[in-house]
Order: sequence, then structure tokens, then C-alpha cells
Amino acid sequence: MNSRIDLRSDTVTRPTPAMRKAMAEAEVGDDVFGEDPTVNRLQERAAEFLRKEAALFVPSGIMANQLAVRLLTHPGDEVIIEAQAHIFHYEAGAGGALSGIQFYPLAGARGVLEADQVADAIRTDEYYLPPTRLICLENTHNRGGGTIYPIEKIKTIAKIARSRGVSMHLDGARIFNASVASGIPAAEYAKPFDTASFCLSKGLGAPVGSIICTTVDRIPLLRRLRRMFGGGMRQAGILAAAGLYAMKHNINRLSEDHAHAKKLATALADLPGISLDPDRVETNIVIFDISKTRRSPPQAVEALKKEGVLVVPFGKTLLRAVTHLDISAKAIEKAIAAFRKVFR
Ligand code: TLP
Repeated sequence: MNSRIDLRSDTVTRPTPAMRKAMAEAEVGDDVFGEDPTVNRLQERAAEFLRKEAALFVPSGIMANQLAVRLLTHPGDEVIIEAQAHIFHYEAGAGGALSGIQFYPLAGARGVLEADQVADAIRTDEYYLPPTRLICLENTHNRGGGTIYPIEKIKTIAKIARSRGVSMHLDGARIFNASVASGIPAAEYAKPFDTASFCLSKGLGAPVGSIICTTVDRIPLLRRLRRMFGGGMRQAGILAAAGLYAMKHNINRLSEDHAHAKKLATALADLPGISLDPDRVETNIVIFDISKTRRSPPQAVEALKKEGVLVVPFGKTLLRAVTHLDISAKAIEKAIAAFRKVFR
């Protein structure tokens, strides 16, 4: 398996020896009692990074998102979301099941909503309408193709939300990809949001864990909800140490992943039957259309697998390739050669 070039997701990275050393040496305690010093340090560090008052370490990006939804809504409320967003598309119906909310999905352009669309979707205050309580944005936008949410759009949407009494959550699973690619600090992206999450287990290369940042006064309720959702962990400092290591060493290097994605996209765009615009590849996600080849996505996935390259089907005619810490420049060359062999 190790010789395979695994472009299925940036979640597939394995901890390096240095990260494992940091994990092995971590000082630990029982985090359900709030007594794990390494978890506490990670939470402080994460809050500092996003310039929020406080942060909570949780097992997954989905839990961070769903805690935010639960925290900021009541059953029967409505949540405005882009129709391809992870929270709506990939979280197994959790918003309805765990928080009793309904979503109002809006179609965005590569995941990005216009402020007018959002403004029009906020319900007026009538007893027969569901109250709009929350707007969720995703940055970078995964199914949009790793799209960076333009900061001005975020600010405008947030201004509208505030004026209408609606909360804002950022699914910032890949916020550091957005930040490194655009040069805009992650804290600036997170600023207009009541809650902002990010994943340690994607581009940053930690094995497990996500963070949700918010105000200090919301932390007791968040801790209670995390327990309710079964996400309280005990000697989690072993995992938090990987997170601290990841935040120290693996943020700036994300630019390498972006360069690799661009290189891959540029090569793929030249192949007959593959459609994509490399200019639209802004970060580490490359989504491309293969409808003009004679292969279905599962067939193409199999053919590429035989050549030692792993990607995932991403819709009826689409495949997705994601670059990450475990993909070297040489691996990108090899992947390009494999794509040429399969699609020429
Ligand atoms: N995304 C995964 C799959 O679930 C699709 C991937 O391979 O990209 N927010 C965003 C924007 C995500 O892309 C993901 C994972 C999550 C949240 C959930 O994170 P985890 O898997 O830690 O629960």
C-alpha cells in the first residue's frame, strides 16, 4: 500500500517519526476532568491562532460542525447553507437527527454564496415560518474544488447576518489552506463567525482531531454537548501533542501541496477527455470531469489504481485528487505519468 500514490484525501497522511515522538512524550491527564495539560495547551494555542477567546478539542471535523449547529440553534430552526457544503452533504443527516433543525440549501458558484442570495433566504418573523438562526460557510470549500471564500463576501454576509440576528459558523476544516494560499491570516477569516472549526487531521497531518473556537462563555455548554455527543476523551494529550506538532510544523508547508495540485491540474487539463480549468485550482483539491472519456468514475478509479494511483469518484462524471504531506514532487510526476497512461 505504501508504494501507492494516495490522492484520495488529505486525511490519509500518517504521522511522521517526529510527530510520533511528540505524541509518545506528551504529558497527559483526564481531559473529561479538564486535566490534560497537553490538550489545554493545544486549545490555548488554537484559540490564539484564530484570535478567539477559547477553543475545544474534539475527535472529528464533523463533531466540531455538529456541536456548532447544536450550540447555535433550537429544534425547528432553519440553517442556511450552500447546497454542496460538507455539513449538508456529507454528515449523514446529523443536523436533523442531532439538533432537529432544517437546512435551507442554496446553490453557490463553486461553493461560494452571494450576499444577496443569503439575504433573500433569511426568513421574515412570521409564526408560520421556521426562524433562520444560523448561516454556515465552508472555507476552503471541498466540493467546490478547494475554493477560497473571498473575505469581502464573508464580511458582507456576516454584516447581513448580524443585522438580522442570525449566527454564523465557519466549517474551516481547511482554513489554513485558504490562509496560506491567499496570504490572509486564518484569524481574519474566522473573525466574523460565532464559532469556527478547523481540522488537525487533514492538510496539517495529525492522525485525529479537530478544534472548535468561540467565546469563553460558550465553552461550558460546548463541553456538555461534546459529552452528550460522546466526544469526551480521556488521556487525549497523546492526540493533542500531534495537533500541537502539526500547527507548529505543517501550516506554512501547505503551499507545497498547492503547487503540486496546480501542477497535477495543468497536466490533467492537457489530456483528451478530461475537463478542468487549472486556474480554478486554488489550494490542494483537484476536481475534474471525465465524461468525455469512455469510462465511468468507478472504472477510471480502478484503471488508475492498477497504475498505482488512488483517487475517489466525486459525482456522476467527476473524480477528485487531493495533495498532502505524504505526496512528494516525485510522486506528482509519477501520478501524472499514470494519468497519461490511463487517459491517453
Ligand atoms: N472531508 C472528507 C470527506 O468526508 C469528504 C474528505 O475526504 O475531504 N468539513 C469539511 C470541509 C471536510 O472536507 C471534512 C472531511 C469534514 C468537515 C469532516 O471532517 P472529519 O472527517 O474529521 O469528521
